Amino acid sequence: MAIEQGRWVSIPDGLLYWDPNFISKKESDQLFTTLHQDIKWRCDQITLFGQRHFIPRLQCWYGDGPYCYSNLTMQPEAWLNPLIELKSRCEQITDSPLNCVLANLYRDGNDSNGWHADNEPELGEQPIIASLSFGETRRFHLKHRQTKQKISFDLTPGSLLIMAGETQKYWLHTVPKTKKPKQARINLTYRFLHA
Ligand SMILES: O=C(O)CCC(=O)C(=O)O
Ligand SMILES: [Mn+2]
Repeated sequence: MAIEQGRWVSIPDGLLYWDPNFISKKESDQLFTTLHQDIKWRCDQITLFGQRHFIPRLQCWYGDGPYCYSNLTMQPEAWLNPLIELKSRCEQITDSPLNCVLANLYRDGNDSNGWHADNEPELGEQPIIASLSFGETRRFHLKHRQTKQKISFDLTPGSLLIMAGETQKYWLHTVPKTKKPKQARINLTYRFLHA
């Protein structure tokens, strides 16, 4: 499937926006350094089948209240200026408000994010997830729950990928582990959480 840069594109049962050049190389390098330093990265644990596991990446949550997923409740940190600025740049594309962001730090190729959908009830019927990438490029896959169709992206630094419409209902997404040597990658996923 051809995805044109800087355009909304309908996929079966979903809607995406992809702009690999949303933020310039120079600015995204600076943002990587700032975010890497200033975000209070934490290694959270989740409980799966009664066992505690560290999640395979570092995270930090910014929003008006706590965020709960997979048995994990994250308390919000105070907003940082660059995160507020990037939020409004994403809102110019989504044309609807975003009010929180989950920051992810993938330290190396061993860090990952398993198959999931961002479909917590507080995100509403048609969640808009605006995802910015900085630092190392990582592969990102979407898979249709029924047809198993796959759509893949290289999430390069400065890229913006938005998932909207029914994407969270019909598709799963992942950032898999890789054996290729990888430096750190920061991902910001802006969302709108209903109170
Ligand atoms: O790192 C990414 O690109 C995806 C992150 C993600 O899916 C999430 O935090 O829900
Ligand atoms: Mn996600």
